[in-house]
Amino acid sequence: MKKLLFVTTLSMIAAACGRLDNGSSLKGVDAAEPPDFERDGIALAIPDTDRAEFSMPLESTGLVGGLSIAIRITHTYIGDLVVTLLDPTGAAVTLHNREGGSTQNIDKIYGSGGAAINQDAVMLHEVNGTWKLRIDDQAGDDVGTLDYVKLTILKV
Ligand SMILES: [Ca+2]
Repeated sequence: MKKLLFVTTLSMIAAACGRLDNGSSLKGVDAAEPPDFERDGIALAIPDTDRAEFSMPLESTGLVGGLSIAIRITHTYIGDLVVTLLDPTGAAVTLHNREGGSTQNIDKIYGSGGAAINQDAVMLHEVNGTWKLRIDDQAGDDVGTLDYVKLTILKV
């Protein structure tokens, strides 16, 4: 259900950008399949008071016009966590910054179609290259894992 809503929202955004204004553009790879990276079952450990990083290679020409990232993190205290998306140049977009206190787990979409994030740092940067999801655990006792990520770039 969430995924359907997500796809629908992306289609609406693409339509709003004029990409779907005529039939011919629907045949373009870019309109039908924006560059994305999806992986489930990651099970990457987020060590206590330490850092975990997950790499997401994208092969695509063009520049970033916006993005959406869905993540699932299993954790016993999400107030420990700072979650950051890094583009291939190292420019950073903060997704989660120690909100949530003792809430368990993050299962959320950020950016287009999801929670508002400041994407200014990566706008108009090259899409191509290795993007990274960085998870910093900044308080003791509670730990977790990164389980799922889907990064979708909307090109200008
Ligand atoms: Ca911790």
